[in-house]
Amino acid sequence: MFDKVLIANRGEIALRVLRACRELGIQTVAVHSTADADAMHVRLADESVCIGPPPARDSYLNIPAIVAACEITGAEAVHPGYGFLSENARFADILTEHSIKFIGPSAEHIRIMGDKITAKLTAKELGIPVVPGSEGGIGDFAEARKVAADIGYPVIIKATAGGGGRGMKVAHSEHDLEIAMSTAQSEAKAAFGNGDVYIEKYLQKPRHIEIQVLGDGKGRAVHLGERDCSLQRRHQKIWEEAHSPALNAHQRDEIGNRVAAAMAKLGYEGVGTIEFLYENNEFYFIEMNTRLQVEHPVTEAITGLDLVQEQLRVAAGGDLPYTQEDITFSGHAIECRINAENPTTFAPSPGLVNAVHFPGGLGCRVDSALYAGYRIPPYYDSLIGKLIVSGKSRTECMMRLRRALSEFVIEGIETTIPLFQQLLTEPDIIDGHYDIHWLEQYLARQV
Ligand code: MV4
Repeated sequence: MFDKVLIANRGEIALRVLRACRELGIQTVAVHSTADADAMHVRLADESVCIGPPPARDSYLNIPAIVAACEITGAEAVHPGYGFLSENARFADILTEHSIKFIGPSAEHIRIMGDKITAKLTAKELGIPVVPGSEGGIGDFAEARKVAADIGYPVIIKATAGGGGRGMKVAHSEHDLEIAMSTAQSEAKAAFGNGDVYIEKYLQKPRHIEIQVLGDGKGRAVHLGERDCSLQRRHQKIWEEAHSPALNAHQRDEIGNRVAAAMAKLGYEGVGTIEFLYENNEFYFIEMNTRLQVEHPVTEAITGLDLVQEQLRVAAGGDLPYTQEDITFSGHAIECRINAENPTTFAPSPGLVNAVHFPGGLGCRVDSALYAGYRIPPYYDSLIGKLIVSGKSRTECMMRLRRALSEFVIEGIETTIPLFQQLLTEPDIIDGHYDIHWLEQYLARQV
């Protein structure tokens, strides 16, 4: 195992990684911008290094500064958390060149999955079901017209370099197709410097269901079940749960085993998430995330595994100490993302936090780097905490969630907690009847 790990991140995820390291007896190095000198991840780490001014591009994305911080402190490995450099293949390559272990998959696997066309081709080759559409990119409009006529309208044009919903255009008929394609191409070129696009059948009311996997990089992999992340606003998830209210154990085993076999064949190392759209009892691969995700705690709650400790173990060259049969699921878990935002306008609400009290008790976990007297800087993501509740059943979980939300005290800023309290009164949420458009439609009805 490593003796010292550098955590190239901030906020709740830096604390999350720090906790896993400390339990394994690994020394921790925090890095921070000048805006984060008073941040909790800096206080709790064994050592810390300032890596630059507030803008992330000059600090948390500053590769030379992070490599220098490793060299100064003697850190043998870097945990990137999520966001920032976590899916940057060049960063993984540079660390390797400096004999520093990137805690995550190979740069090659990050690259393959970072390009949506190669990701989809790879998934299909590995036996993962994909959305019907073009085999790879589309060259010209004539080809787009032919593919669209084949699969039938509506279709969606997507940018291969896209992500987070950027660079997508829906065409409902051949009449819309030419404009959809040229807009998608020019937007993709402008936003990502890569105008390549592909075409897919547009699924109208799917759920977003993702499978968590863990591989040892040596041909063994297991799946850890699914998470339902359909409740999103502007491609930002706000509520995630495991299991999905839409799946039974047989469906879970079938897609999970397929994905685990694919990742074993790929020789995937570390944790990863295969994202699917799920409609009419069918799964359709859309993309793969090659990092630890924000919502990983709901999987931890139903499996009892510490995903960050598993990452550290396989990164250090360890084997998976279990097979698929050893993975068992128990109960239900829900995560609510607490953002420093106005709960109706979603305007960011940084500033001084005067008072903090978190809920606790059985089946209640709060991952947060907040403390009373902390000033939330305006430069970064507005996520300030995650509430994860678990229970024997979904019903018990929902009752616990209502109770836990009522205990929160966060004074001085606005948070999205009232939104969750409101959602918990909605019959569709109580019954688990929602798709990827439910939340936006609900919010549109509120004004
Ligand atoms: C789709 C789709 C419908 N059909 N692909 C949005 C972001 C990117 N991850 C993929 N996205 C979608 N791809 C096909 N073929 C609808 C979406 C989509 C979406 C997906 C997941 C969660 C929320 C969403 C909100 C709007 C659109």
